Amino acid sequence: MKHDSDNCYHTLFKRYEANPILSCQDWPYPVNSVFNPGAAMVNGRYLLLVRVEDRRGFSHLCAAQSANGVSDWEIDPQPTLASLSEKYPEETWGIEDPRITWLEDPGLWAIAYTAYSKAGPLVSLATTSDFVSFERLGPVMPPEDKDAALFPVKFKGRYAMLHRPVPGPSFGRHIWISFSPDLKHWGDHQVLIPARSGAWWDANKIGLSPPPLETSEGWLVMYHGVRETVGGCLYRLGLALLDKEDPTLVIRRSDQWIFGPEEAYEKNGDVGNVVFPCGWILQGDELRIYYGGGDSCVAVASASLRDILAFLKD
Ligand code: BMA
Repeated sequence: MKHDSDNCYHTLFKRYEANPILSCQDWPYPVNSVFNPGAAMVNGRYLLLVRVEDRRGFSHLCAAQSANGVSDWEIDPQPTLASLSEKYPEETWGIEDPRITWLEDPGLWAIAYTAYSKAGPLVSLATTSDFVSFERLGPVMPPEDKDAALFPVKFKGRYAMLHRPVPGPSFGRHIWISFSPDLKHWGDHQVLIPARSGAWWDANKIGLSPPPLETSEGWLVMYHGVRETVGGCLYRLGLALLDKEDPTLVIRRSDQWIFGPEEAYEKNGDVGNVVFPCGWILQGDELRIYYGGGDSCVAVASASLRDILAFLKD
């Protein structure tokens, strides 16, 4: 495959030329940074549920909506979903990194997010029909666990979730899959995509990026791999495909990362060298990822789904 003139590799995802599309200057109230948005199409409009960090260092979620998904954002004038630490002590230090899934049964949006408890980050779930009022299901995975998202459908009558527990310093941080009859009680936990080891770009620590996406070839999974270097961490993105009927089967996995920090707004920021998508939107053949750049802004890039599936089949 011929590579791009300004790049050493062919790139599947092309950045939007006016990136970043959202930053703290756009916010209707004072904030430190806006990043790592979940994404959904709601009533024909693009909705981003953006992670917003205040100057205490605590995060909440705020909805931004737009007709074209790149400009003219209408941002909620106050936090859309903020921590409720009196009732939900696991949210004491904020809530982060939402992944949004439309659940066919019961016909609601489900949001998997990181609740930052005093005992460490954990996975919590909430549902909504309108992104105005939310029903919390509370914590569903104990700490440390994050990078979680639900599948939109049930498998043999059970919900399924991908997530990334941290078992301890010597066992690797892998993507796991778990199942539940009711969204509240989870079991049958198993490692699904292991972090690789040694020199690999995705050695030792990986985590899910947006929620799994149903395609003609199976469930498309995008994940981040964290390369630890003497200069700090590098967050890059890779792809995998899961069997459509049985998502415990990994049928493809890219050897190479397919997207990584290159632009100034990805290399610099509160945490430089980070690209971190929590949402994607498929329209026809165009797949857009919405991602945080350097833990400071929101950016978008798009690819052809056909090209992605052809790349994975190679
Ligand atoms: C991860 C998450 C993300 C963040 C990334 C880089 O552990 O906390 O929210 O973007 O680190 O700082």
